[in-house]
Amino acid sequence: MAFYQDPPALEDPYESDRVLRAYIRRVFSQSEREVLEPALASLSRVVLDELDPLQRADRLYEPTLTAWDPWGHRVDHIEVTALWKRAKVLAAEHGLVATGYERAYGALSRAAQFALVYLFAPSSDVYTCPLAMTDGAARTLRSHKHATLDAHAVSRLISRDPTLAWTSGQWMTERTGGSDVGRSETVARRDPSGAWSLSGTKWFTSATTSEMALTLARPEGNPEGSKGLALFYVETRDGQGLLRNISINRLKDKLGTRKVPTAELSLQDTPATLVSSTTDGVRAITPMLNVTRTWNAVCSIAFMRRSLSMARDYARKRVAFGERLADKPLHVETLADMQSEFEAAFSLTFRVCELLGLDDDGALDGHGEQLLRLLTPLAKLSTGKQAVALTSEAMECFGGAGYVEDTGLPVLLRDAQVLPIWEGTTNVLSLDVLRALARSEAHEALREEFARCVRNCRETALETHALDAQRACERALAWLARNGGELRVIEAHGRKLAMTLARSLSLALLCSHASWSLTVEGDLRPSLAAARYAQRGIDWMREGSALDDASRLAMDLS
Ligand code: MFK
Repeated sequence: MAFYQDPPALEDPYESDRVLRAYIRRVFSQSEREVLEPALASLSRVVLDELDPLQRADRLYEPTLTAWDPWGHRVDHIEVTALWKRAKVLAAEHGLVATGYERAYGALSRAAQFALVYLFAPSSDVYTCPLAMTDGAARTLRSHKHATLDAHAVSRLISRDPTLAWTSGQWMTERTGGSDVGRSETVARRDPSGAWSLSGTKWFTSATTSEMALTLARPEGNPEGSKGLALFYVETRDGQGLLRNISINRLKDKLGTRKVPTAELSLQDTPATLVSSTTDGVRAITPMLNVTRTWNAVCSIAFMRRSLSMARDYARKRVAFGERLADKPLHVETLADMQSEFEAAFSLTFRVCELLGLDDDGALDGHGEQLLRLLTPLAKLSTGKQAVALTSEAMECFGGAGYVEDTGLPVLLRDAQVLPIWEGTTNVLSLDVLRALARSEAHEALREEFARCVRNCRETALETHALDAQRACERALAWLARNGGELRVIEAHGRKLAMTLARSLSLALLCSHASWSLTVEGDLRPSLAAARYAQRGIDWMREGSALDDASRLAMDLS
């Protein structure tokens, strides 16, 4: 009989996730777990029984833009995929945004929320994009204490009722760029009645189908640069469901995230509401940036976990050269390396979620706030890179089958590739890390975090790794202090510095968790992950490369 390979199957994402389940047991109280664990199990069943099959059935469909109706009216209608329509309902019902705001788990509400997001993300066809911005918009509007918008919009953004729930866009990027947002060209005009309207082009709007958006524009007469921008709220449609002076020019033809209807928009006297002051719009939108960057990190670890789960299942089934892949030393070595990267990334990401929850509760002191400010870009930039590397490696674990679209595997890599790009590229976030490190409290807060992790290690090997991590961080901070005045040198080393801090802290946090796993639950696996991650290298700082040499090499100058 001819040979047919058993395909990899999706395991129950929650039941099979040792890392998430142990984290929940360590961090949440018994009474909290009695509510949270059934919520996670229930969402996990939805992923397994409904979203995953729908994602496969929907594979070839993409959003479409219809600019005109048959009678010549400009309609600019975007039809999203069947999965996206269902995801909107499920996301509201399962509280993927709401859980962060209902505070049922107190300061751990963000950790609970992001545990749900983490299960949902890989089967959502990146519906996490509008959800991230919805969460970011809710937090931004709350932080500006805008009573009218709070009552009108935030209540909908955080609703569990799918008939009421809204999503939000974040329209920042213009043709001038997605990084240097201060160059935005959109103009804000105020009429004699005091009403604002916006005119300009938004170049990368990923949630055009949302009911509202937060966006930046320059009030007429304001100076150039980011300080001259202001933050505005736009409601996309009027009472008849028509776009409010917004034209959709086209949908982007992207490498991945192809289910996300990313559009180029023109605003022509689009009515808008000023959210805070008429200046400092970039600073005003930063709560949004920090929340979406947290979502980005959570999506990164979710993609890592899904890739690993599929690769592991396949390794049990696939036989080559007389043995299962699961018994082949080199294949096993590869999977173990991937698992160690994932567990370290998980530790850093959920630490950010915990800090965000404490911040929502107003429970962070000055050091805690600086720690959150620093760890958010660190987690985003390091996990984005890990997600691409790991989804690529996972694809290779299937050989040629992993490269074939209808296995459902290539989409993981394509969609992961956006994670280091949007919401701030790796380099832009490395510069953000330097911005956060400009405050000495950030250094102290980081040192306290390492010290806490070292103290938690009750086992010598783990303590040794945590101390190594602490020393790598100290070397990086000492280098920064030594080169304090050399701004271009510091910038050139920004990524290596950020990666060193991210990887060393990930290791320290993983050691701390591993110690708990070992002593409380007798589980050695997190310790093995920590030891392997330490071996893979945490210190990326290499001093001494001259800027002139880099420039000659990079630009191929003689
Ligand atoms: C799966 C989940 C997916 C999520 C989906 C999202 C899809 C959306 C697609 C996109 O739109 S992607 C494009 C997203 N673009 C970005 O994320 C922007 C990237 N660029 C930056 O982050 C730049 O660093 C930044 C625009 C913020 C630089 O702005 P400036 O004004 O040139 O720099 P400046 O003067 O340092 O910062 C202005 C103020 O903001 C300063 O405060 P002060 O006015 O008090 O001095 C900064 O300290 C503050 N600030 C900047 N970044 C901050 C921050 N504060 C807190 N947190 C931060 N991260």
